[in-house]
Amino acid sequence: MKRLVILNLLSALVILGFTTIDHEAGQITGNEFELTQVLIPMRDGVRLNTHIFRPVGQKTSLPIMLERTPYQAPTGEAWAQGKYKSLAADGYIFVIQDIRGRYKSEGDFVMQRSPVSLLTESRDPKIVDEVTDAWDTIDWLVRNVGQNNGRVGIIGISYPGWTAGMATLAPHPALKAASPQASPTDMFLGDDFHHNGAFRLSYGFEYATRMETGREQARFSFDSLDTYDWYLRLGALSNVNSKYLQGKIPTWNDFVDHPNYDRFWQEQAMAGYLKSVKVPMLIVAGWWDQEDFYGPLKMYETLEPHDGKDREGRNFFVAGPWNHGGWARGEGSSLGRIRFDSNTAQYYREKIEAPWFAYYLKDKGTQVIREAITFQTGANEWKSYDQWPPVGSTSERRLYLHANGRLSFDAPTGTGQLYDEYISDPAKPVPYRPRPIEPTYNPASQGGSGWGTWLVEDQRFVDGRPDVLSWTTEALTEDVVLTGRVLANLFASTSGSDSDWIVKLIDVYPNEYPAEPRMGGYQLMVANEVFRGRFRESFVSPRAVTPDKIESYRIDLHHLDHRFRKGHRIMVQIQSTWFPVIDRNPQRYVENIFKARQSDYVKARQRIFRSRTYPTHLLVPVGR
Ligand code: PG9
Repeated sequence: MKRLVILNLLSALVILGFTTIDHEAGQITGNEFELTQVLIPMRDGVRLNTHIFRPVGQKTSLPIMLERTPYQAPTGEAWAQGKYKSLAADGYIFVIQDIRGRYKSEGDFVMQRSPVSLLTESRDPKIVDEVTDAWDTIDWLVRNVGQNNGRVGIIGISYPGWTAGMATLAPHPALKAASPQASPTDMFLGDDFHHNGAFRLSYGFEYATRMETGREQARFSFDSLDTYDWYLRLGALSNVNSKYLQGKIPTWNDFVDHPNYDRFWQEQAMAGYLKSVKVPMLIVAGWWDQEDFYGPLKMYETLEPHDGKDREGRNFFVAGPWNHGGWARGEGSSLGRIRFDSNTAQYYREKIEAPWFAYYLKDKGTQVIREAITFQTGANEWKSYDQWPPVGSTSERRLYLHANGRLSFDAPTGTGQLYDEYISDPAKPVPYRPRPIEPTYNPASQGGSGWGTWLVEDQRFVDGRPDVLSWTTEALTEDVVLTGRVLANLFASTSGSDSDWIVKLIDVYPNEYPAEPRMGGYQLMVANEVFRGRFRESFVSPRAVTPDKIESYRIDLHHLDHRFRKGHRIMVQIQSTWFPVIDRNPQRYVENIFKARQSDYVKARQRIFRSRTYPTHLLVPVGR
């Protein structure tokens, strides 16, 4: 039921003391909450625009649920019927804040601002970051917002998930629970901007221009609907600044100036600061998160050795069949063409997230998670674990490549240099999803983009290309469940002096699939990763690859919980381009790929070895 609430701005001014109310937007939203819009001063005097939503007619004291975002604090209440519906039903004072330099907040925005306050003993109020801004905000909120119960929870997805994580590094004492969801933890090793040092071109370019063209979000205007074509015409990356950005986008300049895992990336990466569980953590990941899947896994894994036994020091993990933030939208019964037989997102919000926060912020109910809850895809069932990844219930097995595109748990017997080969041509890179590859941020009103579902695309669109090799098992005679981490051990050579290696693990549906005939033969990717060859020894100090020398690469394909059904087949695909989500490796070693010339981009002959001497295989955790 809609209720119109008139908030008396004058009384808000009195209640909120020295704070300024923004008269233009600080008016009434109606519905179930009354909105107060305040500018909260940080220690350096910069004021952050903050929207406080209090339930209309609030009778008892309530906890505060805080989100800190670069994407604009809302004035409306769509969130109360959407992502925070279950929490709203439980009763919280919601606070959503524009972070420094975004929208109506003062100060300057710095992309993924390093937590400089943690690197110094100095208490100089000019030393600010998202850790101090969260602290100052929480301190102000518990002192100034009436009828709060003294406990604050922080929540957010992706960038707001990262700010939630940052708040826990040196937490305000009132911060009693945090849920960093799809939070990046390392932008060079595994999240939005690079994977294993390979640059995420389309995302890096489109996100940086989106965020740094002004205080509000913007969209780069492509002259082609098919960005595959646009990025290919762009040519060498050095053309980005000369043709389009003219050095005006700081994050792009950072990409160019820091091509290796130097101090810039290391100091920014949250992973390095996760030394103890200071606040109970609910870490959330989507199996098909197209932006930040590495982040939550890394955050959980890094904190886990410090997981406490008491109520306060706990670290929990949830993963479900979602894309980036998919658990916060709609019901979650499908993704692309993949169905899950139940409303997984709704389940997460109602049965996991809301009770988890209620336990910590309201002393309500009992702990809902033992340690980890994951949705096992393929089986389409929720599973609960005492440990993630589970040990004891899985055994490590090796899936080997063989001749004639065969994949099997049997080790190869032939010796020497047995291989399959292909030519990787940077002039004709393999598209990462079917063309046209529409801009990442194409609005839904223009048909959307396909970015959110690319990881579940049917991989048949590239299977059979001469530069994509596939190896497949026979049809499985019984279900094979993989739960935990998958590692690829690749033995490969290139005729070039640098090269990318992309490995994909795929569930191939039976050709005849009566349950859903249109899914017959579908190739569903369940794990994947790219590795940039120059970083095989060190991400800090890259080195050229010796042409035609067999090198071994260990590529982390991350975690999964997937049941390959009887009758399905398991496939591995390997390729060397994934364009334009990954920039083209010139394949001739140059010190800085952002400064490569067009003539540095050359064809290379790639060989994947599969003998007893060089047994390329995937190490997989098979359920017993
Ligand atoms: N994936 C986005 C992002 C987070 C942090 C830094 C850069 C990008 C996001 O969805 O917020």
